[in-house]
Amino acid sequence: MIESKVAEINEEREIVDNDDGPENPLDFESVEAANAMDDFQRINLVEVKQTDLQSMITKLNTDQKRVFDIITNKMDTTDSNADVLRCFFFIKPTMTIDFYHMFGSPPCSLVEMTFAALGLESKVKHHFVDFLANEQFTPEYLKMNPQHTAPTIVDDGFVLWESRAISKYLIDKYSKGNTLYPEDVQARAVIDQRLDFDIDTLYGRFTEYYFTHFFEGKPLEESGVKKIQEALGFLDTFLANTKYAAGSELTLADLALLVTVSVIEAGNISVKEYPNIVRWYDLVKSTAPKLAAINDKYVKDFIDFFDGLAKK
Ligand SMILES: N[C@@H](CCC(=O)N[C@@H](CS)C(=O)NCC(=O)O)C(=O)O
Repeated sequence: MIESKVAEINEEREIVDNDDGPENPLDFESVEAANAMDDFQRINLVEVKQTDLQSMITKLNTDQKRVFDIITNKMDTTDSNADVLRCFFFIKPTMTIDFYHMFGSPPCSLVEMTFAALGLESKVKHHFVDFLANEQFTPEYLKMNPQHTAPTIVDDGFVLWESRAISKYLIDKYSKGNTLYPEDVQARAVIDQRLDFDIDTLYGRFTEYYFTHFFEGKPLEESGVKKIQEALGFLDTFLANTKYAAGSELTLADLALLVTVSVIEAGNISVKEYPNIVRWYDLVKSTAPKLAAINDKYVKDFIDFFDGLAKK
């Protein structure tokens, strides 16, 4: 194991040495360094500006610092003549994505499913935002997201809210070209169309009907149900022509619509009258059972949350 690591590194060193860069001073014959390396993910040969390097050093944990010291003890990292310092940099993937979420929140379910679909779970640091305690209105939260909504993510300092925007960003950043949100412009356009239909028409009409009742005391109007049923009819028609919501593959559109259709059911509006929705709903759940289980948990919490409000 160690030998193969050392061989791998030596191969890289040759590339560096042939690249007119400063000689790489690493001594990977050091068993300690090689051992430690097993725990570390080599990001790549990177060009590190002096200023960036200093800030990277401050972010290292103890183990990383130890390896960094082994790597750099022969390297003059303060050489002011070296505008750009070439070095091997080993960083354990401790980088976290801060995820601000609320109990039973449908848009948070979409982001949580996206994390799982991309295998990012271990990078995610959850921060529960207590909606009932108005934690989204703290000065710190408002500074981060003036719109005071969850989900919100902070990815290495980059702040983003709006669940669909977050999911697209995660796919583009961590799994570019993933079939959930492929790069083909027309495939994307159809997915975007379904996502916009969802946020504006299907989920939009549901929130207008359901949330305004619980949060603004409006009655649960039959006209609201009719509007949701009309939107379900649109979705049923879309699904008459495609296997999944936006074509022959499972995409982000399916995940967003899965969230919406399941909360519509949780809001006691039946979807059984829509045969294509029923077929698609089962298909999505059987295609992505792990993601469906995440959503089921959110739906259960959603029901508990509104049951709790109804009892108040
Ligand atoms: N369109 C947004 C909706 C976000 C949203 O309204 N989230 C609710 C929880 S489900 C929230 O944060 N409510 C607290 C507030 O608006 O103050 C998205 O998809 O992320």
